Amino acid sequence: MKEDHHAGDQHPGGTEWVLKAIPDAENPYRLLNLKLTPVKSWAAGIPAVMAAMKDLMEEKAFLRGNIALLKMNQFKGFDCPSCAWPDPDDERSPIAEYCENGAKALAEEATTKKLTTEFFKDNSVVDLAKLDDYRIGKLGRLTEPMYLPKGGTHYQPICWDDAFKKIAEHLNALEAPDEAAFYTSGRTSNEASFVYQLFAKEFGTNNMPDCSNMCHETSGSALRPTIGIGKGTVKLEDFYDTDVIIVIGQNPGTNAPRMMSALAKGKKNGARIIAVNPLPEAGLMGFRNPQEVSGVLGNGEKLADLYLPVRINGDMAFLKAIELLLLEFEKQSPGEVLDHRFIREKTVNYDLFIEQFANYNLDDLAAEAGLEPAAIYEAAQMLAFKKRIIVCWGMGLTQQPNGVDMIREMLNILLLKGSIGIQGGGVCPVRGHSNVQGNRTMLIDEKPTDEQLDRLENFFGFKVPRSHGYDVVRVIKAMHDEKVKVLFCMGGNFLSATPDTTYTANALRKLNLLVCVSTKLNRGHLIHGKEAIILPTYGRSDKDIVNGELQFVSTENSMGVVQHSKGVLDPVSRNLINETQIVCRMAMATLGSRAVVNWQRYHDSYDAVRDDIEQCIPGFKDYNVRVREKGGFYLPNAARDEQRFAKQYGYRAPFTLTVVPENRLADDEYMMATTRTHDQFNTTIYGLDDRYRGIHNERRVVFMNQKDIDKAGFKAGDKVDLFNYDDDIERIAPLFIIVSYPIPEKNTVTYFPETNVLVSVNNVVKESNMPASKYVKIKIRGHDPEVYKKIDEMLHKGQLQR
Ligand SMILES: Nc1nc2c(c(=O)[nH]1)N[C@H]1C(S)=C(S)[C@@H](COP(=O)(O)OP(=O)(O)OC[C@H]3O[C@@H](n4cnc5c(=O)[nH]c(N)nc54)[C@H](O)[C@@H]3O)O[C@H]1N2
Ligand SMILES: Nc1nc2c(c(=O)[nH]1)N[C@H]1C(S)=C(S)[C@@H](COP(=O)(O)OP(=O)(O)OC[C@H]3O[C@@H](n4cnc5c(=O)[nH]c(N)nc54)[C@H](O)[C@@H]3O)O[C@H]1N2
Ligand code: SF4
Ligand SMILES: [Mo]
Repeated sequence: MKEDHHAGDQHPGGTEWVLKAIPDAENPYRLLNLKLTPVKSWAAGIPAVMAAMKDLMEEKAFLRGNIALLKMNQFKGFDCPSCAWPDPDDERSPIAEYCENGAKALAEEATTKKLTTEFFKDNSVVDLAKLDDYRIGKLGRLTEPMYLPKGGTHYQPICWDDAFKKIAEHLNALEAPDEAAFYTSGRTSNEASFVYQLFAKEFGTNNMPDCSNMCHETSGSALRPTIGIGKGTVKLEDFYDTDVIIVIGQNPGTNAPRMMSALAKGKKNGARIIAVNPLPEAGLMGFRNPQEVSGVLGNGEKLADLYLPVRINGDMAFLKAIELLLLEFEKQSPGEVLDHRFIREKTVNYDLFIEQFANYNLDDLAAEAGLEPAAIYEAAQMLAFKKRIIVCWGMGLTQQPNGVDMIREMLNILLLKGSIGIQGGGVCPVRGHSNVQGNRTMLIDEKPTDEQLDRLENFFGFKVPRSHGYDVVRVIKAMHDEKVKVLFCMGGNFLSATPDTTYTANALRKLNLLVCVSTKLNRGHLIHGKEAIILPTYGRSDKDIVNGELQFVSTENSMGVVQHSKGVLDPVSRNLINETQIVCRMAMATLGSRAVVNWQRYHDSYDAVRDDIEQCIPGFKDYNVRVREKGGFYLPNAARDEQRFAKQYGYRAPFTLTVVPENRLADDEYMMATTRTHDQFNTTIYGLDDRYRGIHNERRVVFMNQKDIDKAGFKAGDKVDLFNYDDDIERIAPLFIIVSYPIPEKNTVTYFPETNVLVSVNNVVKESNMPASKYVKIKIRGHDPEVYKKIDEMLHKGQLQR
């Protein structure tokens, strides 16, 4: 930090403060020492075990971490804080029910490095803001509440009572409750989520933007009106006994590594796998299970039987082509390809749906998808005479402008085949954060239904707000317009995770108060409102002790299983309290005698929270009993269990009519998808490698097809600047290195969050209003040091302060 000192602190509004929005603004985007190795065709194996252990060593948590790992994902242990992939229902390995990235997430949380009062005294906010997410994350755990006063340059300690008093003063000074917003990142437990949303509603607002608004909102928007539930319909065991698994727009080897075990097991039992992805991701191609001798010594297992290198956003054309072929095959073998009985009894709009195919032909669709017609034909053949089909997807689809339609198109295929609500068949949106699905079940949602609100109102007896609140994109604009003046963040890294970094930074600066409940410091704390508060809290692996007793919380995984989670590590500081207590104390301080809810009761007992969840949310009968049972319990899912779909269609599922988008790019334009490396959890950067893709020691890279590199007159290794011109505004991400990569022509990939600065806040997914972070039009020019001056000038002119 100290060595990065450049300018002194300036008053808010000065250039320096604006520049802070961009990592390393002052120390111009230092490049490290990029090393390239061949792209891997298999994932995991021994290198994965080594990488996990290295992280534990670096975090000075080797012993502590290894002891905790023995408890991770075990029946009596804690739920992995990383992704939402489920644990086996029955047997669990007693020694290792986790993967490399679960271990890295734990290392990050179990670190013994701490941020003390002295640290904040020595380092001003401006100095800290010059660090990137990687270096900030490595500083250690937060240990006490910190406060940044108006005009202040340094965070200073504040006691819990005073912190809640300040928050209450700000909230109560607002002209209307809707001038506050309450963000959630998906690690928050069911119990904390329930009290959090309840507080927002008792305070009077539905402004609950959450990370789902950037993640699987698109899936919910697609599924709720069609199958009647915004969640997946398969269980882990369905993977073990199925015919075909399609993995589209998702990178399991990095983002849900234990999914590879499920894919491998399904394959052993006869399933075939189709992978659809612009990048040949290692975790789609092969798997070396480090827990099996063959995975350590042998070549491991091949995963994808068919890999389709679709062009970015070419998926819709691909899906239509599959349907076109299935209808052809059905003509040739009537009754053998489509499930007419299912179509008749369980769906609507079939006739309308098939009419459109008169207008399509395979060659055009294949060209639009960027695939060989023969390859699509092979995929259609693999599906034609099979019924048990699982479709898994991730951000590759949800972050596309037509993501909602594409998910409905995949559903159309399953409806044709009667492959939903059957053993071994159905939809599987692979969720991101470990409890993001539970957050939604607990009503963290900016658009709760009347039915949900009625239940709360009847039980608690206060008038709940009915109008829908702001989602992430809308809250950024509302802050910009000064319609939202207090932002409270339950976890997450709002600044780095959201699009249009400079615009968002300017929005955050207009706040009266920013409050962040966090385990670690991040850039989201450093671009702040007039005042700011950081409240430290326990991580998933920490012991949570209330009234002298070790507590557990509960979470819901990607497949709708609710289970308990009990931390095992001694917290890094005695001055931490849990998220539920933070909400309850904020509620008591803010609402005082206005409160109808008995907040003290929730503050003292998770059982009390669970008892009331049971009364307000369907599926939680005997919550306190069942959550204590081995492996927890499944939530009801009528689409999965009874083939009961959308109510408005008489519990049937509609076929949806969609269109194939035209993706035209100018000669000097490329389509960019922003994605994760193998060494990060969202904005938490564990390290600077992306091992499977052969990238080492650098994050500022742009993957390009060699033909595009040649055509543009570049060479691999050239330094370039990236530009976006949406809304007629120039957005610049300076200094990237070109890497020649097996990627479709005109497509590029970069890493998030470095390139979020290029994603317009108006570039959103239709219907779900999510940032379309995998559909960003960019231009690429040779790096010109003058570009920094240009950024600076633009900021001076206020061009980016739209
Ligand atoms: N270790 C680790 N685990 C994580 C996370 C993490 O950051 N690190 N994040 C968690 C979270 S919150 C989430 S949401 C999930 C995210 O997990 P994923 O959904 O796997 O997310 P990404 O890595 O962003 O990208 C997914 C894939 O989409 C592909 N893709 C890009 N554009 C297209 C397209 O147009 N079509 C197709 N078919 N594919 C495309 C990319 O090549 C990439 O392989 O992972 C969760 N788990
Ligand atoms: N360009 C681009 N942007 C993206 C994406 C993309 O693919 N491309 N992906 C999007 C997706 S899918 C998501 S989900 C979002 C993620 O957005 P967020 O959820 O906002 O971001 P995270 O990086 O997961 O949040 C990390 C921070 O959470 C805090 N934290 C960690 N554990 C805990 C805990 O137990 N309790 C509390 N209170 N705090 C904790 C730590 O302080 C840490 O710094 O980003 C989105 N942004
Ligand atoms: S697959 Fe996901 S939940 Fe399971 S151990 Fe790995 S990171 Fe954790
Ligand atoms: Mo996510």
